[in-house]
Amino acid sequence: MSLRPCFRTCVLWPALVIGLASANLLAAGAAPATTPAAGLPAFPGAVGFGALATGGRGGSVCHVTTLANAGPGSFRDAVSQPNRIVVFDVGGIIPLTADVDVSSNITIAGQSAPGEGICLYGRTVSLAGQSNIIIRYVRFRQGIAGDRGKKVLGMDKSSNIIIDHCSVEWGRWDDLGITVGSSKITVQYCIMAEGIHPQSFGALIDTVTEVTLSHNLWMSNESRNPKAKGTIQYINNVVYNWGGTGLCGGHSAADHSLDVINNYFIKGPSSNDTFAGQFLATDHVYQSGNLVDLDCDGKLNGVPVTEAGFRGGGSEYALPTFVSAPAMHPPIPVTVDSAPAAYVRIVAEAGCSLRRDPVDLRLISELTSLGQKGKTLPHTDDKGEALAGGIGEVRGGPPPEDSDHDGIPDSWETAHQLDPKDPADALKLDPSGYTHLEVYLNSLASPAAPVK
Ligand SMILES: [Ca+2]
Ligand SMILES: [Ca+2]
Ligand SMILES: [Ca+2]
Repeated sequence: MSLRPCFRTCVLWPALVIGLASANLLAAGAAPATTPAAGLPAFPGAVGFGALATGGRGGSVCHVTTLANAGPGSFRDAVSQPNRIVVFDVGGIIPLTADVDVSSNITIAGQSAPGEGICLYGRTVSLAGQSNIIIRYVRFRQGIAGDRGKKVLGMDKSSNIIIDHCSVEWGRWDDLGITVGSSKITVQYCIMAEGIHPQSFGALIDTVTEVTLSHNLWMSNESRNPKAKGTIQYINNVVYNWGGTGLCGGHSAADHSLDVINNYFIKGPSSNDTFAGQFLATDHVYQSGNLVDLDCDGKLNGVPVTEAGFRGGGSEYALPTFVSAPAMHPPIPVTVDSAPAAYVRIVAEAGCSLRRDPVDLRLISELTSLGQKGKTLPHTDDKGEALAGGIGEVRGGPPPEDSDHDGIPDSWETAHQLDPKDPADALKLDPSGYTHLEVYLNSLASPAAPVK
């Protein structure tokens, strides 16, 4: 089978299906050598309830070759069908003019994008109704052109998903949504920041089971960092410059369970003192090792959070029901840092951080001012995105040479005893249990070095 960039054929394992699907779809024609071992993390460093997602492992390799909103080679086209590993031959801003629906059994490997990486801008990206998805190193920015009431990145009735090192910003209600019926989801090392008109909220996590939120930065959202309704792990997050409320309880008639462990709440210029609130006795909370820093003095010098610290948000709220042990035990536990160590790790690598773009660089510089800089964006008018400085530029760059289009560059194939002229090797398993393509993609995004 010959493979040419301008007229590629597609071979889907196990059946041979030739000459279908989009022009940017490339298959690796060989079967995986064996079935990967059960219990293999989605990638080294994947933790929590979504950590066992396999995404598009064993499926076809699909190249995003254009920044266009739609059409052959577009991101929209790449994620429109299941059983794919999506890699990027382009970096920069993809201006979306309509929402994007992602299919099941997909890996979106944003770390493969050249230059400063990839940014999906202008509309919502939805994983609603889908399962088994791995997304790493992607910027999602909805912005004021998006639909009022929608999330930047939305999961509804979604399951078995891990979102890693993504930036989720400028949402037109919440930045992130994990809603009704969703389960087995991890969001780790992400930034949820600067919600805009009309609510400026961080995230609605509502009526879910088994959700892990770890090592995320929640920043300059008016409230809901997140709003937590369901069974949720909340470990090693940093919440900076909330507006009215930081972490919000579920405050409903239904029972909710929330493990709040070793997080750091840091007040900013927009914040009142309600770093946690909107709880009722139906919220069952385990809290341990959390710190709060309310003095805006430019230094990280928080004090331990007490149970009384959860009593905020107004007279209609109450203390949660505190429990004496964590309630959540995912298949791969979160590697728990101290709250100060989590802060260091988040400053270093939260969000789409292989190469941070100007928006995220600004956010991190505001965070590290420790109370001096940062602002929530107005939820009363449409000016927020402009006040934030606008989308600016995300620089692209040339992709590495990949002669057989299997997603692995020639140089890496040669260095690792693969064949740069044979696309079949990419989907074979290496001894680690991952396919060679996954080993390459994981090498672009090595797990963080331990924080000393
Ligand atoms: Ca301080
Ligand atoms: Ca190759
Ligand atoms: Ca190859």
